[in-house]
Amino acid sequence: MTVYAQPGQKGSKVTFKSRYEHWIGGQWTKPVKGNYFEDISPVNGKPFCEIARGTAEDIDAALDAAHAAAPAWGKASTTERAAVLNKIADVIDANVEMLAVAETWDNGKPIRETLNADIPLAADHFRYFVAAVRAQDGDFQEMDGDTTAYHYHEPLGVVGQIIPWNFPILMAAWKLAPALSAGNAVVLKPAEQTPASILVLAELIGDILPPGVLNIVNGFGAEAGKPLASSPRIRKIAFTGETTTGRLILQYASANIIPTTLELGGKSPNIFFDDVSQEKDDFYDKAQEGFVLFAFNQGEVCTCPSRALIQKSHYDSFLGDAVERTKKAIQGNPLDTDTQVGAQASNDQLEKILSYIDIGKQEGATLVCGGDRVDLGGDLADGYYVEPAIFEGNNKMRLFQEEIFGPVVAVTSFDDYDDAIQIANDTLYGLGAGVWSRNGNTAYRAGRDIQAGRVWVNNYHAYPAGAAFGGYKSSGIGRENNKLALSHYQQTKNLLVSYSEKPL
Ligand code: TXE
Repeated sequence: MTVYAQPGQKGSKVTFKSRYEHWIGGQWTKPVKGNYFEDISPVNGKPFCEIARGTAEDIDAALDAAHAAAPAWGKASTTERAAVLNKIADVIDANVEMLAVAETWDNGKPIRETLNADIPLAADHFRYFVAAVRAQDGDFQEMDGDTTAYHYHEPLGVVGQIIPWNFPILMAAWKLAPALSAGNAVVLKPAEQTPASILVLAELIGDILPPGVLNIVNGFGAEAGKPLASSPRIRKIAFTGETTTGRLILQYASANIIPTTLELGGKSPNIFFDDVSQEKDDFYDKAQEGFVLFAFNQGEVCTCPSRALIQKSHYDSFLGDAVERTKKAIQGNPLDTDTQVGAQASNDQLEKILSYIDIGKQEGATLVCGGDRVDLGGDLADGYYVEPAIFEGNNKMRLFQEEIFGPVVAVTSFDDYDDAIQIANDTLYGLGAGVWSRNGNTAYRAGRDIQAGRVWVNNYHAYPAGAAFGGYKSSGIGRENNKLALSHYQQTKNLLVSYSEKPL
């Protein structure tokens, strides 16, 4: 067990500045209107730095810088871009502890997640996408003996990216790595709840990129996000956040007819077929662990396995073990490497979760365990902690249909395969899902029949850079990760060339 020192205390791996500006054109840039807002750590509920509060004027300045930088970056060879982006990955790797503490402090998630997942995965995304872009071929097609169609991948130019607060650095990497690898310049707006860790990263990597290739404008959705997403000066907008905000983003983008990728909400089913309980072996243990992952990252994951579907024939015993296991999840100081459940990212989110726990009780769901606010005492007494909660109910309940984004799982039973698939697909969303079965055919068929962009089969919550990620139905448009994502940051140039010397 290691407990990392809090920022501001002796021995802390990170020193936050008391005030952060925007990062525009390779420089820290004060907000045009001169306003700042407080960034609060969910670990202790206290403000720890001030952040520039961006407006349309700051977005314009960032777009100026991005437009100045885009042509040269877009024309740089893929080898040159790879050298730059691999250097970013190296710097991230060399500063894992600093970035992990910064991320944990800003977001509240346990340090074991940020040290072992968020930050290393962020580095890997840069490496993956520069490798993918270097390996990308154009193509040509012979139309007739004298005529050839050549196809080239070109960058779009300047793109806007808006990210949420649940994986600040990793979400930035998911968006920046393909965009920059493909040769675009970016204006990125972090979430107002968690801007600081990204700005710590910007301090580390800012000078590696040519000025203006990456610009970061901080601020709130309506004040900074909207002017970015609705600007006629971007050639694409990428967004991760709430489904209702995603609808707005689509409206803004429609005015400018630009491509849009949206990664939105989810209500992911996690299905446990009865053969899982055939033996109490390692596989059973793994499936139990897969159930408890609803509390991973405090449930603040768009693919949170927030609906557990357990086959009737083993329902009582499987759920009984899962409840015991959930109760053993270690909740505590997010800077302690033993902690498995940390703090919710903001007070608003904490209140939203507590209100859903009330809704669940009111609509007749049975609270099996958890659901109370947790007071860790001492200097963490004002942090945003909720005990992981397990409810039993049915799929018509709001608890099963609405995204809570907290450590709350709604559990129900199913009779057979068809029943499981019907319940799993009875949702507006289609982002993630889990299937647990020892029977390869059952697992395969369920994986194909569930309407979700990512189905984990006999595992859950793994996010390798090479596996495509994105939503069916109201969970979004487009894919992130995997080389497929490059297509969202490129346009196709076709040269149709005639080599004939005959007159037309
Ligand atoms: O999301 P928003 P919020 C879900 C989750 C959560 C709920 C609300 O259920 O409880 O959404 O979270 C920017 N124009 N998810 O309010 O508002 C905003 O500044 C342009 C799921 O934080 O969608 C932030 O940078 N931008 C999700 C980003 O959008 C706007 C992750 C996300 O904020 C804007 C987060 C506007 N009009 C929340 N309004 C996931 N899929 O992972 C806001 N923003």
